Amino acid sequence: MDNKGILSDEEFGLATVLQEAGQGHLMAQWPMPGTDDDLKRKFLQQAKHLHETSPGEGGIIGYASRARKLLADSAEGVNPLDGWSPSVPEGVALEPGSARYAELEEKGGGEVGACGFVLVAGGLGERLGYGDIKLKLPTELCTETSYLTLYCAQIQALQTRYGEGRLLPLAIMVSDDTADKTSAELDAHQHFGLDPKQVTLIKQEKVPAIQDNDGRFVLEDGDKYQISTKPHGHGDVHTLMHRCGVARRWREDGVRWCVFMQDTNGLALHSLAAALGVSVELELEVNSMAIPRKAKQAVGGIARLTREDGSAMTVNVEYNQLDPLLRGSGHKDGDTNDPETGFSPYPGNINQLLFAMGPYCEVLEKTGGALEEFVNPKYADESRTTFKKPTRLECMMQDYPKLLSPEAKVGFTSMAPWLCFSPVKNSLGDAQAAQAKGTPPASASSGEADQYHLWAELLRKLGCAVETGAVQEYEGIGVSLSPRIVVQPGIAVTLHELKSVVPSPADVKISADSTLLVLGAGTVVIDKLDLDGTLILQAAAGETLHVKRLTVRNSGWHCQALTAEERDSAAETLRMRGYRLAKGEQCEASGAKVIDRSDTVSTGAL
Ligand code: UPG
Repeated sequence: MDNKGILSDEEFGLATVLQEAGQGHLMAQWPMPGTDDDLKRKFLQQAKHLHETSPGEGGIIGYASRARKLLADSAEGVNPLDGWSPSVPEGVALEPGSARYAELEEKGGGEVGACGFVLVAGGLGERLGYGDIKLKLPTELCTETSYLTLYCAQIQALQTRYGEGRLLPLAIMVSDDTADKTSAELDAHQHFGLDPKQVTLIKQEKVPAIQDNDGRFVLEDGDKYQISTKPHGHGDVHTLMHRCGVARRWREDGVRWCVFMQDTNGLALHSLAAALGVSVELELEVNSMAIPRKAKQAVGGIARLTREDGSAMTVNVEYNQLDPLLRGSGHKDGDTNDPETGFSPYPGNINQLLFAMGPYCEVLEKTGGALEEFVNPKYADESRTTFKKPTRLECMMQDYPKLLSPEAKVGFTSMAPWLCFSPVKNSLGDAQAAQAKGTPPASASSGEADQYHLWAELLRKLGCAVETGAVQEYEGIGVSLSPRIVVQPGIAVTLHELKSVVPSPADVKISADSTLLVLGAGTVVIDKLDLDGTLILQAAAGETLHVKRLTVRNSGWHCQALTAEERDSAAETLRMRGYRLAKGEQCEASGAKVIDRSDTVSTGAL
């Protein structure tokens, strides 16, 4: 190499590694020594970083070689699941409100205090097209609580109730795209009440982008000394939990369950106790929380895969692979709904995973946590030789069961989506398209509607009379945004906890157009309530607000479609919804007090 004379031994070694990885083209056009020497060194430093942080074995040499193999298979149309036959696995379906649900929630409640939480939040959310990190999105407009605030508040509330003095740890996986903003947000809000030492950020690194079937890396547009990189997928979380020593530390600190969750699912933790009850009862090493899945919905299907040689595993089949797998294994209609149930027979993976900590640590020690990778190039034409844009290898956290021995106990717990799953993933256009094909829109508006719906439905399950609001269209997406009920985590997270807020549910009546906010971290007890309007109840830690009797009538709050002008000027979080919340009349009560009113109240503080 002409430039050898200007490189240190270490730099020359790196150039050799690149050659060995089949990446000599990246340096082929380098000018003679004396020109751009510092840039060449910067390039080699980047190569060093990529080599050292590359997931899997062999650094970038291993990465490039795995890429060539996977790209060759993909070009030939080899289905990675060829030879596997899917069938519907056995699992547990939960019905909130049933005696069985209460039993499991009680059983799992004892384990909530031994959980560690892992939030994967390295994704940019390209389908959503939001300008900031998704964790900062408001879950709903009544309180404008962000996803990050909500998760931290829920963890804190669960810790207070079940932790017996322990801090429940939270690890957040970030990436270059999200790291700075996530840590700035935590700092700006004093970690949302969590102790900074219970929160660990682990950062996933990007991997080289690949331009062709020879696994050749690509240079950044306009910078011939910078390798273009892309995210490697949420599966990196296991490598990081191992490499950063988080899993080991948690286990030593007495954590018995590792709970994986995603960036925008505000419903993630309400059914945790019940699902943990299933893990305990069935001694599950891996328990995937699942929902009845609509065919073609962008959620993976959990399947039992078997091969002729007798091998078998229960694992997620990603949504883009389920249809070809079914067609290739004799189900000629592919991914379709069962006409009897109206759902796909395969439970939908919501990527809310509960792992038993002991076995998880053992598997990480043995395997390093590196998961099977895949490649998904978008080919320019039928010849499958050129790509529309560079690709990369990826991996998914729910593929973890593929690392386990066949005897490992892997199962799922299925429940209605209103209780556990409503992510915000789609821009308005994509959400409209999703709804048009009969699948949930996964928009900012549906995410908000489902936050309210959760509490309305839980109150109904307990026996309260909560009316159902009409479905309205905003930007072509149909959602029911009323009644708007928010119960903050400090008051209740689980169904069991909500029970003590409404001890006489038959005496609680909420009209379709109402807004009820129950805020704070104290005790709120509502014996008898007739609400048609907006009511805000707030009790700080240590306070008890007791509503013995209350009838409220006011014009309340309403969601209003954005006008054409507002659409141009409104905040992005409103534009992506298509409406704003008009806060009109309201009635409020806060602090330690007893409210017993025989008259009808309208507005103001009680
Ligand atoms: N993420 C990372 N790093 C990455 C890519 C994603 O941390 O490199 C995070 C992301 O922030 C989010 C989560 O991973 O929290 C999931 O990413 P997303 O793009 O929302 O995943 P999907 O492609 O929608 O699919 C996942 C699962 C699928 C499941 C679905 C449920 O792969 O099986 O049904 O989530 O929401």
